[in-house]
Parts: sequence; structure tokens; C-alpha cells
Amino acid sequence: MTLTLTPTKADRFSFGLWTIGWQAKDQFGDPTRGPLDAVEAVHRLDELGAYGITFHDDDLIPFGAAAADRDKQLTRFRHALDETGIVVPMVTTNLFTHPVFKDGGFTSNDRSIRRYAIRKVLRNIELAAELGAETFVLWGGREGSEYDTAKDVQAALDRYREAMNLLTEFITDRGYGIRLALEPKPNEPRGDILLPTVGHALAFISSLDRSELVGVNPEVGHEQMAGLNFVHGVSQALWHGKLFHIDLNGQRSIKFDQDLVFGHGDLFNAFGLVDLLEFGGPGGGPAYTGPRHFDYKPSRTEDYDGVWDSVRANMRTYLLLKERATAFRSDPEVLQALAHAKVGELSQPTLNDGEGYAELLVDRQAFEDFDVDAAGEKGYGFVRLNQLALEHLTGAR
Ligand code: GLT
Ligand code: MN
Ligand code: MN
Repeated sequence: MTLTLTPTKADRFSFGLWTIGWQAKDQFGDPTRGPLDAVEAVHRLDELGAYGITFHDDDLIPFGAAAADRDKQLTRFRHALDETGIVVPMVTTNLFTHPVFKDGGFTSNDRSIRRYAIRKVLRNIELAAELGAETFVLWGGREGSEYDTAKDVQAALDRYREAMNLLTEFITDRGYGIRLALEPKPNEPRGDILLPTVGHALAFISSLDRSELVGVNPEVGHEQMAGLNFVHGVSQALWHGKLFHIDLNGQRSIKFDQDLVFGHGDLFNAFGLVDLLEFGGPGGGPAYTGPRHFDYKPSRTEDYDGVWDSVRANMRTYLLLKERATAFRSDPEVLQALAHAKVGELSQPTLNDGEGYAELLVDRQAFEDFDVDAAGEKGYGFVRLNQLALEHLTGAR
């Protein structure tokens, strides 16, 4: 298979307006770049080969804008979408910047703030539906605490669930074709954030009323900030049928959220991820067909040329890894190493058809006559298999 490294709309690459539009203001320093107009963002992304743009309500329309200004900005934005064919696959709401959300939105201790937060989201879901978005992401960056004395976590989860149940009721009543995706993160900006990992979010989702409408939007760096393997987290989300969306970026180990370009952190894990998304589905096909969404921050050192270089870098890295994973999967030596490692054998049920514990208990080969020492001696060859992956990843094969 020959693969091109030039992105096209068929690759379904999308970018957050807040990513390329980040002016690089951080806790220690002023912005290093000027603002980016949403219309220019749409045109640039189109030229560079992306298919979609995503945004928070406040990225597109400044918080508290007058109705007339809101309409004007939306008209300009829609016009740019029509001109370019760029789509809006996902929309999200900012419940974290304004001081009113300093103790959270859905789980603020202040009831009136919780009511305001839900209203803000409902308004934005209407806009998402108008723009044809399929997914609505909820990142609860401020839903959490710094002090155990300050937050009743069980009550906070009750309020989180109350809000989520209301949103899915609203979507259902309105007949919108939208699904919600919770985005986990362990900490930052709060000392501890509720639903800190994919696993926590999946458990919470199973407690919701219309849980079929709620999934996850895992972000590479957020799982890695918790020291977790992103490929495992995404695999489990897929296993539950809950990978509704994904945020691709790079992170180097357990530290603050770096939001680097995809692949600029743990490259080996990025290779495993692309291999999973592209070839981890039934019969070796794609395991996930949604947008390949980049949620990163172009480094503070970059001017706008650097921003566009980083947009290209994200997409090119994804396509390179897809090409490398294709080569890995079609290498006869890899196939032989996979067979030796019994990777495929794990798909075989442990019991025979119709077999139960009664049959297993009388199968002497399974226990009494089983040569445990011989079985314990045999190696799996996982290191050789992984080295083959590394050699494909580095272009040595
Ligand atoms: C914020 C966060 C991201 C989330 C965005 C969606 S907001 O930029 O750092 O990880 O995906 O709300
Ligand atoms: Mn992040
Ligand atoms: Mn994200």
C-alpha cells in the first residue's frame, strides 16, 4: 500500500480554534502572539489539508457579547465554512475561564452558578446542532478542588450526574443527533479534577440515565500526566463502545500539561495508538472512524509561521505513523513474531464451545496432566517483536 504524507479531507484531521489561536499567555508570561481571527483559521486549515474545526463558545464569540455581535460573528464564520467545505464535527463549552467558574460549573458549591453553567451549555448545544456537530465535548477542568475539606466529592458527583442527565434529556427531546463526550484530566487547573482518568469517566457514565448518549474524549497527555498508558485507556474506551472523540497531542512524562505536537512526547506510544486506531478494528481495519482531532498548544517560542508548521507537523506525524504501522503489519517477520508471541491466541475464548466449569473440572489436560514447568519455561519473544516495531518506527526496515 502506498500512502501519501499530504493530508486530505479524507484523513478527517481537525483542530481546535483554541489551539492554533492560543496567544501563548501562560502563568509566567504575557502573550507572544497576536489574536487569530476565526475566519482566517478556517481558511488556513483548509489550505493545509484539515477537514474540520472545533471551538468553545467563547473562542468564537467573546464571553458576554451582545446578540447583534454574536450573530455577525456567526454569519462570518458560517460563510468561511461554506467557502472552504471545512466542517464542525465537535463543539465544546468554556466553563473554566471566567472567574464565576473558579469553583467549577456543574459542581460549583454555589447552586446559582451551577444553574448558570447548565444554561450556558444548553445554549451552546443549540449552536452545535445548528452547525451539524456530532459530538459535544465536556472538559471539566474546574470541576474539582484543592482541599479535601472544601468539596463533598459524592455530592459533586450527584450534581455532575444531574447536569449530564438534563443535557441528554434536552438532546433527546430536541431530536439532535449529538452525543456527549467527557474529557478526563487528573489535575491542572484544579489541584484534583473529578473524573481524572478514562477509567473514572467510564464508571461514572455507566451510572447515567441515557448512558448510550455519553462517551469519552480521551487526550493523550492527560492520561500520561497520570502515568497511564494511553493505548490501554483508549483500548478500554473502545471495548466499552465509548470512544466518541479523541484529542491527539504529545506529553513527556508526569508533569504539567504540555500539549505538545502529536508524537513530540512519547513517540513509541503514539505509534501504538495510530496502529490501534487504524488497524485495531475487526479484521485489522480501523478501530475508530471519527475525527483525528489535535488538541495541542503551539509552543510559546513560535511566531505564526511556527504555528502553521506545527499544524503541518501534527498531521504529517499521524500519516507517517500510519505508514510505519502499515509497514509493520505487512512485514512477514513481524507476522511470524506475532504468531510466536501468541498475540492472536488471546482472541480465542478460554473455554470450548458449550464448555462450563463442570467440563473444565474433568479435563485432566487442563490441570492434572498439564506440564506447568514446560509451559513456564517457554519465552514469548515480546522483546524481539517490540524491536521489530522500533525498527519500522525508525525507518530501519
Ligand atoms: C482546554 C483543555 C483541553 C480541552 C478543551 C475542551 S479546553 O483547552 O486544555 O484539553 O480539550 O474543552
Ligand atoms: Mn491538555
Ligand atoms: Mn483536550
